Amino acid sequence: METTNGDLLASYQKDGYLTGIHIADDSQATYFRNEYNALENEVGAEKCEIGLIDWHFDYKFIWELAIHENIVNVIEELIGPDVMLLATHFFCKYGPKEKFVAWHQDVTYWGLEPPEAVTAWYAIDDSDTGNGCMQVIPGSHHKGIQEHGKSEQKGNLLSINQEVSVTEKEENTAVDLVLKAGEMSIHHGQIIHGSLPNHSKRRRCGLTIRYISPSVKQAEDNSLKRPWKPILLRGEDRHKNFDIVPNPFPY
Ligand SMILES: O=C(O)CCC(=O)C(=O)O
Repeated sequence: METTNGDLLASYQKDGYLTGIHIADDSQATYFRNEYNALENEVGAEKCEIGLIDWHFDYKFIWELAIHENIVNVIEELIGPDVMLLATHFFCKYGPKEKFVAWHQDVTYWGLEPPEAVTAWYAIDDSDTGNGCMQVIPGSHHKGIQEHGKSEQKGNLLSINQEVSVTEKEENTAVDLVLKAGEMSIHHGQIIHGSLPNHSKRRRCGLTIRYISPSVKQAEDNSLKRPWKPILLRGEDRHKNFDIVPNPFPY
């Protein structure tokens, strides 16, 4: 993506997403994929689908991605100099299968006040329409928090089977976030997004990395009933809304 910083922010505010941002060169992207492959060998593919939440506390390569300069530089452009890492979560779809991610907004069930967060989606594998890349409905974040129901379609990977209803007209505006391994997209916490099944034989693995400003607090439980454990990555925490969590890999 060839844009100046001001353009990035303007585009993010208008559309609620950015895509095609180069993060890692081939050798670094291969390093991250190899590390992920080793983790997958260790814990099994089923666990990897959506079961790897906040493993940045234990696996250095996940931490390295969460603090990656090229990623956090963009986040800083979007939310300002004070940046906290909120969470990490792999979304890995093995094909061919009917597993999908229903249309939803991220922050609806996160218990954050204000309900604001930004996600970097880092492509471990190439991600395209053949293996079920992420899709967003541009501008849908302007509508604010929306009520979600339950998906009636089998195979929704979301934690509580949530789904927000989307009109056919809105769905027709959806954009495919096609990424090469080593690239990332960014999405706003209130944008409606999801992904279709992976009908290919290729794996489609992405690491979502969630960031907040320290001014955000946890007002309610999240859907997993787990307190967030954010870590200050840049700037200052003038709000002290969370207990201090140390950097898991100090060096
Ligand atoms: O990776 C996907 O297909 C969906 C990711 C997602 O829903 C999210 O970032 O919340």
